[in-house]
Amino acid sequence: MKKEKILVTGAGGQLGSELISGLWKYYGKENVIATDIKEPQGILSEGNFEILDVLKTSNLSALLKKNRFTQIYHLAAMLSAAGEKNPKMAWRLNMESLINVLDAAVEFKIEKVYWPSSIAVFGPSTPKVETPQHTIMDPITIYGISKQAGERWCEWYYKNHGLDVRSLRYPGIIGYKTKPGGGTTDYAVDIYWKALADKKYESFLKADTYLPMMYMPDAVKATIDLMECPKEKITIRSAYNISGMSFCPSEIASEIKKHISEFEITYLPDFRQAIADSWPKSLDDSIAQKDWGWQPEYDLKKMTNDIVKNLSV
Ligand code: AKB
Repeated sequence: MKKEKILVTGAGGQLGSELISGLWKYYGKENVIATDIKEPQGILSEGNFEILDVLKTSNLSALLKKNRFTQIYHLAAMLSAAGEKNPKMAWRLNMESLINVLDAAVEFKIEKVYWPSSIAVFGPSTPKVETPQHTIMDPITIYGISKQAGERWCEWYYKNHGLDVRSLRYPGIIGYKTKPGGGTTDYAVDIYWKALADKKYESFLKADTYLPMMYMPDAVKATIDLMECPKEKITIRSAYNISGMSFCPSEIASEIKKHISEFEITYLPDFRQAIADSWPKSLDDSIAQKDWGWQPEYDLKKMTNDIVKNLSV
C-alpha cells in the first residue's frame, strides 16, 4: 500500500476523536497528525498531535511545509444549534477555514482532501422522504448555509484546480466514546448516557421527529471507503448523500427500554425542533452505493445493543 501522510484538523471533535483511531489502523499511527485548537484529550494524546488554529493561514502553511502530507481531513466546524447562537463565528470558522485548507492544498500539492458536509444543506422545501442527491436546497441554519456553500467551493476547486476533494453529507452521527457539541441530532447520543445514569431523559425534539442517523463505526468506514475509492469512480464532487438508519425519539426510547425497563422519556421541544423539522427524514444514497459500494452495517437495534453493552461496563 502507498505510504500516506495525513493531517486532521478539528480532531478533538466528536467525529475526529473516533476517525483518528480508524486512520491509525488503516494508515499507521506514525503517519497521522491530529490537530485542534484545544489541548488533546483522551485517545488523541496517544498519537502525534499539534495545536492548530486553522483560521491562521501562516500556522497551517508552517505545518504543511514541515511535513509532506498526502491527505488532509478538514473537520473543524461549528454545528447547527451552536451556530444559531453565534452565527458570525460559525460562518467564519466553517467558511474561512475551508477556503484556507483548499488554497493550502493546491499550493502544497496535497493529493486528497476530505471535508464533511451534512443533511443540514437541505431545508423546508426539500422532499423529506428518500431525499434525492440533487434536489431543492434551502437551508435555514448558518451551519447548513455554510455547508451548502462549502459544497459549491469544493466542486469549484475540483473543476478549476483539479483538487481531489471528497465529501459526505453526514446524517446525525451517534457515538458513545465522546460527546458531541452543539448539534440538533445530539439528543440521540445524550439519551444513552442519561438512560444509563438517571433512567430518564427529557428530549428537546418531539416524539415523532424522524431524522436520518448513523452509528459512528459506519461513519468512520464510509469516510475511509470514500477516500480510498479510485478517483475515476467519484462522480459527485459536492458531497454524497449517505444513509444509515432513520428513527424518532419515541423509537430510540422503546429500543433502550428493551435493555433498561425503568427508562422513561419526556418531551420538551425547544428551538432545535424547527431545525429538525427542516431536515429530511430519510435519504436516497443510491449514488454512493453505485460509485463506491456504500452499505451501512448498523440499524437502531444493533447500535443500541452495542452502545448499552459498552457504556454498561
Ligand atoms: C447537527 O445536528 O448539527 C449535526 C449534523 C446533522 O450535521 N449532527
